[in-house]
Amino acid sequence: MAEIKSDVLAKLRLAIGKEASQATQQDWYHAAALTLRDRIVHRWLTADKESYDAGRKRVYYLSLEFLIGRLFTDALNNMGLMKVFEIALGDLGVGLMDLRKCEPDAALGNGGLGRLAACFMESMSTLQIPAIGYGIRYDFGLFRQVIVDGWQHEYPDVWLSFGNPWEFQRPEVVYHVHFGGGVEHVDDKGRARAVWHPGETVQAVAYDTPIVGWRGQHVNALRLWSARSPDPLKLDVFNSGDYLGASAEEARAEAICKFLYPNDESPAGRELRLRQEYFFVSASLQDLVKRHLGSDGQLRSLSQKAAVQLNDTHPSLAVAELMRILVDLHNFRWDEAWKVTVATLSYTNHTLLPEALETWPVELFERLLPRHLEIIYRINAQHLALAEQRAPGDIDYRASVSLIDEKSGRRVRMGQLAFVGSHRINGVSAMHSDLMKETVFHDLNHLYSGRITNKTNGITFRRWLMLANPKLTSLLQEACGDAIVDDPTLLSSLESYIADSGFHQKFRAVKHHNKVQLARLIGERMNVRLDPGALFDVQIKRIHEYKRQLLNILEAVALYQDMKDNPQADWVPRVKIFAGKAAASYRYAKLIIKLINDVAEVVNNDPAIGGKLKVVFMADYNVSLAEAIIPAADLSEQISTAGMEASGTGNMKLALNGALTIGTLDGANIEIRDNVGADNIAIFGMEAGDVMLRRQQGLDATDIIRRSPRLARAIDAIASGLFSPDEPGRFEPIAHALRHLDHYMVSADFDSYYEAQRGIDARWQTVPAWTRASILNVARMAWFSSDRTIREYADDIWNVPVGPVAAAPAHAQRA
Ligand code: 26V
Repeated sequence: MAEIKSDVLAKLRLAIGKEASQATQQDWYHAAALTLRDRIVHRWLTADKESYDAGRKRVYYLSLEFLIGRLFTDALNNMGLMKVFEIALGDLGVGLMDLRKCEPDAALGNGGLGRLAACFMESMSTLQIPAIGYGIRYDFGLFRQVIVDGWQHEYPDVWLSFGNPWEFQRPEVVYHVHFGGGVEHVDDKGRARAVWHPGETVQAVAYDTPIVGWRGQHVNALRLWSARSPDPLKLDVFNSGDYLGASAEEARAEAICKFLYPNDESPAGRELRLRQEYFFVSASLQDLVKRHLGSDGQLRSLSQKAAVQLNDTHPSLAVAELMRILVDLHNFRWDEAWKVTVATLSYTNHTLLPEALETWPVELFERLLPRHLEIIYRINAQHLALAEQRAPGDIDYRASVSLIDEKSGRRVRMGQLAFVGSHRINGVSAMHSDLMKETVFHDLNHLYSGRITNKTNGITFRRWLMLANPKLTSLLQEACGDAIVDDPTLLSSLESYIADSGFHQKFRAVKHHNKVQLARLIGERMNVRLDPGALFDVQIKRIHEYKRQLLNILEAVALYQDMKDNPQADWVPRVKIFAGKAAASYRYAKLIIKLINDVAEVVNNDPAIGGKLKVVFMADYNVSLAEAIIPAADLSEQISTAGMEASGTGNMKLALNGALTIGTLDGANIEIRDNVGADNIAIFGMEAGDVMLRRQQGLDATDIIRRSPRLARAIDAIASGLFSPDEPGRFEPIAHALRHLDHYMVSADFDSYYEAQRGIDARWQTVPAWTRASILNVARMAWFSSDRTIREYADDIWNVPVGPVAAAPAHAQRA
């Protein structure tokens, strides 16, 4: 403790250059973070040396997104240093929790896919799997959302302006990444050889961030690439007076790592995005190939020492790039190279939405990556020959599995490319993996059967339970024993308290405490007063039509109208909390945000309903805000149109923290139901098969609305301008879609949803029944730990051994 105090003070003087008396909170945070980092680095170097000495196989997780959030308390907790730092800092007159807020979120991701990558990194460290996460060090992460007059506005996220104490720049780890130019085919001693003469070169510089596993036993690196030009300033141009032109190349190179693309917007085939993809794939493969050559001296054994996981199709170019490295640069014969490539790579699919599947125009490919296009053509030729063997003469079959989509103006299909180049392809929930086999990858699965496997997502309990909900964690430790933090399956012993009213009371007290905290935060930020005794109903996720925030707000409108009809009835007080960002160009999603805020304005200020219903839209949703909202939730909204949410992971976080789920049979909701029991979750609505059928029949909802006066009235209210008196026609497009173009089944599912919500109200009114269900959710969520998910990847895809979630060595708890 004394050592930590003196180290923090030394950092303040020597690394920050300030006396304690001059230091700002930001300075203290940096000094504390650097003090902690020193302790991490020792573990990191030891872990690294051990894994190299043992020649262990390494996992390389390639992802364009890592939605890390804050690292300070995460690293403190995993290092077992939370308490000592808290005391040491307290002695210095600074509050640990105040410092925590000085850290900006690292928002290098859009949503679930990026957050999954972050949870996986933590679990791989925890399970002592040597791993490196590879991605891009974006100068600006996901935009900052500001709500002005109910509308979303976007501002750049300047997360690096105060520096980043966690990262180590590695100026010596630099790779050249090439673009453009042409390919020459030469005869090299009787063998045809391709030589790529690129037109442009960009440098990739490494930045490493340590990711500490639970109990600090193992540390892995997240290696993010930053782009720069090998020729940053043309002096002759500068001297001639053209100052901008002199650094034009630098600007072009740096554009690659400037910002993160939205993932929930149709990929418009923008060149910069393809440049990002190749940039990070090339740098990462060069890096891992160099490491392998350093230890093994040749590349034939690559798949024995390296498992490369492609997080969605964004790194699919790895298939062509690894082939290029092996064949063009290391003289492999094509077939040998192909074996090594397929044995090394595997691919995770995260969505089946046809508009979300990445494709690139052949013409763009040819201009940017001419050699890769040739390689893809050759892969396709051998692949189509196999298809021809399997189904002779079947042109439709060949067209359906081809890597080139000939129909839509010749485009390269990145999902198909990743599939044929991988030995395992996984979906992210049982239902999603089944649908993969039945829909987009049906024909490929037929050709390469046995490759598709399921790995249901998980979440790290260290962040989403221990850190986010310390009060619940203490109670669970008291009830089930301290070991739950090492082995969440022990949570099942909570079931023995299921009839214990004393425990019920404590459990409710924890939830109440968390709700008071959240109500305070909302009061401070939004000036809305909330009753912590009300049911906190939470929907937090990207704003998207398929996630159906519209269904939720439509139910709020109907409920409001019912309350006004009958204000004396025994209404359950409810707070509907929304948070989430819409892609900047997704106008309809932004209109839904405006609708939520406009409904909030009317409902929250109508004395006629006596404060029984409140609607709150919290701005700028991110990992840290999720950590504040989730522990306070009573109800978790997981209401996507069935068949459209691949898994969901917010659903797991909320249930783990004792929220009951109201949801459709979609994604991991199904497995949550299987685990918590059908009595402890509220399922409603159409199933995936019903949705497919109904879409074939037509999307007009006139008949449905005619049969549901409540739905008709709610839509009428929105259409009439009740919530937008300043612009009565504002929500006409929404009303129209609800009536005539109900692609997402909002109208079709409305009655079922409304009824399920009233079932929730009834259950809430019987306090012991509600508490029981809530406890059972916590007790039965252990399976959704990302440690379990990573074990499955390790066994079935990567073929790497996992360490235990190590019990603490005595020294790990001390400073
Ligand atoms: C992309 C697009 C692009 C076109 C317009 C519609 C649309 C909708 C969604 C997406 C997201 C693609 C990838 C993604 O983020 N998937 C998410 O991955 C999570 C982790 O596996 C999973 O829990 C979510 O269900 C899934 O949506």
